[in-house]
Amino acid sequence: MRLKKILLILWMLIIPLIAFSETGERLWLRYNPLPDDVQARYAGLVSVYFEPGSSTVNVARDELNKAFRGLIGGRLQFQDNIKKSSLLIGKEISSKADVDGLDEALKKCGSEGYVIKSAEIGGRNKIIISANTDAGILYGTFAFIRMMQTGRSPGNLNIIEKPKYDLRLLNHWDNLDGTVERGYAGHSIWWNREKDFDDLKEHYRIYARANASVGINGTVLNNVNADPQVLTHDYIEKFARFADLLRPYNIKVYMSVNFSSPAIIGGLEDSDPLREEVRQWWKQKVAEIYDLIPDFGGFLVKANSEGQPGPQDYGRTHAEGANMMAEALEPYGGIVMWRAFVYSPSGDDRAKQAYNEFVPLDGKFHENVIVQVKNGPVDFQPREPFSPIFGAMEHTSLMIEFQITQEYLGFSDHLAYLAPLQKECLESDTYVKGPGSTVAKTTDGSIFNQAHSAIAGVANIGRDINWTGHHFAQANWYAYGRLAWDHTLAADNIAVEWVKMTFSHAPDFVQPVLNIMMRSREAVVNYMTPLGLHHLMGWGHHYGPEPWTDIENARPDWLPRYYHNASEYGIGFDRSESGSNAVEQYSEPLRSMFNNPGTCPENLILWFHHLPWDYRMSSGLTLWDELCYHYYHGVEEVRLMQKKWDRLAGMIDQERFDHVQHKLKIQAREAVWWRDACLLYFQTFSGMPISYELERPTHDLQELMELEFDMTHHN
Ligand code: GCV
Repeated sequence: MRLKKILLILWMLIIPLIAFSETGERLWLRYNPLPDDVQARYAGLVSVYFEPGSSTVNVARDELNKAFRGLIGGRLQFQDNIKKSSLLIGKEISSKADVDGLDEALKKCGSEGYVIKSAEIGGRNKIIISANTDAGILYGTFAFIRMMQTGRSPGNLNIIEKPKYDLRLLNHWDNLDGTVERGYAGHSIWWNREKDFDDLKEHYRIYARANASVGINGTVLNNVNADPQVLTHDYIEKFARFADLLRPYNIKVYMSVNFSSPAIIGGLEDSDPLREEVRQWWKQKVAEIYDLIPDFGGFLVKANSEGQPGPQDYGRTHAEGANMMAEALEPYGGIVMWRAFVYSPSGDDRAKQAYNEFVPLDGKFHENVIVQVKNGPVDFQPREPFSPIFGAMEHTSLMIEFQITQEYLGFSDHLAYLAPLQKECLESDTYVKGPGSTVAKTTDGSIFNQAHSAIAGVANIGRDINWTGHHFAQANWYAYGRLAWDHTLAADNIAVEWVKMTFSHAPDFVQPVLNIMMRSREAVVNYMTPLGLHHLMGWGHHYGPEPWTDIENARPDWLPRYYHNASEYGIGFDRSESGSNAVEQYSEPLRSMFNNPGTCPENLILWFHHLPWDYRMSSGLTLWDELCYHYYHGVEEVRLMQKKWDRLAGMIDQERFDHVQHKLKIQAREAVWWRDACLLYFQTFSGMPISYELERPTHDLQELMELEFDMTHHN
């Protein structure tokens, strides 16, 4: 009896801990009670007229209900009468109530945008959320919830939103065996699961809600290094199940396909895109897909890239390959996203190759082909200039591909808020049509009349309970979605939204965390690859520093030495006119600016130039000293981030606080590892001392060169 009593007491003590345990699973849709003053602003809005509609409208309605219940503890009272309601939501509001300017506003928000408006109807103040489609209602509702979550006042609203890109996609690099290429948050949420689909539905719904909340409207469910099996009937059925589940959230599914599928799973002699039999095979396959998934989005293709098959295997061009698939998809409204990530080991400077291959094909792609271009000309480095393809293919739909998973920025162990990186690229001026021709504008349809505007982000999502491994990596999923919707949003504003939604509204929490986030990406650049250095990481894992790596018979363009070219003379990749002349691919005045070390931005100087160690930087320091200061600064920045975080103890739940604290310790240690490895190695060439006012390296080069990196901790 006594034992029972003790157990009962223990149970009562444990229950609240379970209830309040913060795993991060709920992402930024936690809906915990808002501060009292914010609650008070929304308390008068519980009476809602929600126009009935499709399953998408039901999703919006349920979400609003859930949000009100959690955020202000109030149950919504759904009314069928506009008069009694203070919040009016639906496509037909303007035909039911006289709302000044609503029709005009709706004309501006396209097929997925929305209007949120304050209005006086019948002498009473009301808020209207309206749109032209159910998708717009969904996004408008989520936007309203975000206003609540971030504490914005619901007075005097006149919001008209229209997404800048039509297609806003996640790319999952998930293999059918459940592993994830460059995934650092556990195995695939989609493939090879032990649990039944039905048992996972709730989990998938969190994914779907999170995406809908930021406007992501498409997802590629498998790796671009595509397994041909994905096109077998079994897998198409699996795709159909996911499509059914995601449809109400306005998310279409897309598939990465292997170019050799006709030969590999279709039993054809080859996969030559100009052979009728092959073309027919794709047409039948596409028909089979649309039979099960009537709103299937289309294909993503990595062809003739890093060993993947492609049209060039048959002497055909990328355009011929892409157009064959486009023809099969066209009758159903499907699209082909054809990646421009191509480079061959024997060719010219790797940074030039994609441009050289794709720009001559401008105008040769069918209308439903979008060429998908990575943000930089090499490969998702902590800093790269923008890819010169942007702006150079006026007659082709181009989409930008960002990497949300941190393949080259410390996996899910390092805190690196990526919105500043993405903004830097989107706002880069290509000058192709004069000043102001930013990468964003060359891809969103505002400069070129391209048939489709689209954007993709390589997902950082896995089976980890918090979805992304690092709690702060959730911010990168969130921010990518927000920028895909509106690339003019500021990185710091997005960060504040996310912090408030995910952690706390307390200003003495929000401000330091914002500060940590906003300096984090530059910190990574500094301790890994400052001043335009790139590709200094280990061969297989891409995690730690290995500027020295030399592997017998390896492709030179997979070795760091190809990029840093360190010698007794100096360091850097000469891409000026006297080198590979990659600068030529940029429009003036960029070409001349990049070409001259005196005018090249210093944060890219070693990307474009090979310079002597004693080259004078604008600071007056030698290049060597400047490099040292940048590496040391990167380390100091992480230490500062640590200090700022530690001060926040007690302000949020212990679980997430400890988790982030632990990750920051790893990051601080590894920043020193990067700094010491790179500087000690480059010092063997420069022969110059690390300025004595700086802390001494804590490692020996030999020790670091012998270090065996264990990937198992980092998956
Ligand atoms: C999916 C880099 C990565 C590869 C990736 C490739 C790509 O090279 O290391 O893992 O493959 O980019 O984007 O296709």
